[in-house]
Amino acid sequence: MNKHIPPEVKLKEMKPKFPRKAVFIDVQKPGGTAYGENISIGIKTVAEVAKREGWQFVIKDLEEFGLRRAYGLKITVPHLLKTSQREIEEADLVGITSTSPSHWAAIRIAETIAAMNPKAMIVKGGVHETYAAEYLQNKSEYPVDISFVGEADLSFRLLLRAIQERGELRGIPGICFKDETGRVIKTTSRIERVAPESFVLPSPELVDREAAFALLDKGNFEEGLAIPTQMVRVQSMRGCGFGCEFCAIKGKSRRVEPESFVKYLDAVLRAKGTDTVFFEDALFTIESHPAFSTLRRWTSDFAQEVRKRIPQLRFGIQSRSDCMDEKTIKMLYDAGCRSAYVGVETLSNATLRSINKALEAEAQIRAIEAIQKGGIRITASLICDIGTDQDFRRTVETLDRLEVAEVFMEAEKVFPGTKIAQGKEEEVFRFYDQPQSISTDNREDNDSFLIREIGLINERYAMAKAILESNYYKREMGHWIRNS
Ligand code: B12
Ligand code: SF4
Repeated sequence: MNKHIPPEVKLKEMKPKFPRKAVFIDVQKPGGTAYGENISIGIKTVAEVAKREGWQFVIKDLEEFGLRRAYGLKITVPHLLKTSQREIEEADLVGITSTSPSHWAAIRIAETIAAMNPKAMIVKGGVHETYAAEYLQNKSEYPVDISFVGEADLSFRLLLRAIQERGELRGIPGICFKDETGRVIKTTSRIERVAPESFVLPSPELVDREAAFALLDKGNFEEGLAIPTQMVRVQSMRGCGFGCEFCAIKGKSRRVEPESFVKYLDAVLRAKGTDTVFFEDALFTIESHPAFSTLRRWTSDFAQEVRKRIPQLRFGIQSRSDCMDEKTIKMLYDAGCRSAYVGVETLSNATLRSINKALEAEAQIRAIEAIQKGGIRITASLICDIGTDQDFRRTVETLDRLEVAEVFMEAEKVFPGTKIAQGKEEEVFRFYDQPQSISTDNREDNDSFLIREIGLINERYAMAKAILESNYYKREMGHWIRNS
């Protein structure tokens, strides 16, 4: 391996030039591409920052192939990167994003890039780096020069300026790197509550189109439409605020103002020639919950703006059943909402309490009925390996009886930064450093730190199959779509 040049030295040695060049890489989806073939919004957001700073860049999507599969076929990382060899050799900066399950793949890629272009500044961000930055930078050989901790809309801009103006790394908030002596430097956290208007939204040309999810595909629901619908994914929100014990989303929820968001949405849809959207906001209707009343008017203002500007809009959201009251359901339907991905987890009260979900099963059932009655199709998301066999069986039978349009389940996982990772951080970090050779029958569990026995998890998938297969078709193990 080449001797690693510390980032502060790299920065000093960079020759003045303009425009500068960057390569951004989205690594892989451990679960394959069943839930979308699209490049992550995170890497598009940092690419947008680079664009605004006048940098030239390419975005390389290795997800189309998947490093896990590539390894199975004995294809090496250099081979995968060959199509971008010239761009990588000419790059001043290479930016990589990953979740925890795709972290090991990102590191293989960073190692290869460091060998291909030892002078390039290699930076990495995303949810894994957010929680593991210091641990990772402490390693004797870590091929990433600078780890970004948390949202990078501001800190990445400051890095690009520091490169351009030969500035200092130490004044940039929310980064972690090694100095010349090998000491780990972690700068102050990013500013927690930057104004919503300082959100960077990827410009329309950076947003991709993809085949719509089954519940948003008009061909499945509107007569005479056989052409598969195309959709885009956008996001108006950062953070959540609920703090469920297994969830890696932290921080208070913040949103782009509804008016400017709808203007942005209109521009994206026109550029992409579609009217179908899936919102990646963690909890689209959060302000319908009494605990989040400060955001109270967001959904109604959004719905009003949509009716004015994009009356043909069709969209899907993610939410919780206690954030979907009748008024909200009607408002959403009138604005074009046709699907809601709802985190049900289980319909056993004891198990709901044990995972801190702050929801009662009866209330969830009432909400599911109301949402469906309101014309919005539901994807019910479950954690398959919590509670007893009987709890799980009853949960799946109830969803079948309620005729929910889609049932999606996966095993409970431990991700860094979550409440369930507390006390075993080192073990969790170490796990995600390596590719894992074992997994359950559901590809969504690939490369993840599972809590329970694989045998038990697979039995639960089989149990769900036995219940659902007469009325649902199997998209993947753990992912069922209702026949009618
Ligand atoms: C959208 C999404 C997906 C989509 C992605 C497709 C798409 N077109 O975007 C799909 C469905 C494919 C997906 C798949 C998976 N996802 Co997902 N996903 C999300 C979701 C809902 C939104 C992510 C997002 O777009 N955020 C918006 C951007 C702007 O924020 P961001 O990504 O954090 O990026 C900012 C910073 O992190 C930083 N940053 C990020 N990358 C980089 C790179 C550089 C170079 C720099 C400088 C900065 C930087 O700057 C950005 C701007 O501030 C999040 C939950 C959430 N609400 O955040 C879960 C989430 C990221 N997913 C998660 C997981 C686990 C998965 C899966 C493994 C599925 C599974 N089995 O659970 C797969 C694997 C994906 C992979 N590549 O590894 C977890 C990750 C937990 C963890 N520690 O790993 C999350 C947090 C959900 C959760 N509740 O726990 N996902
Ligand atoms: S699971 Fe849903 S409600 Fe809970 S913290 Fe995560 S995004 Fe928020």
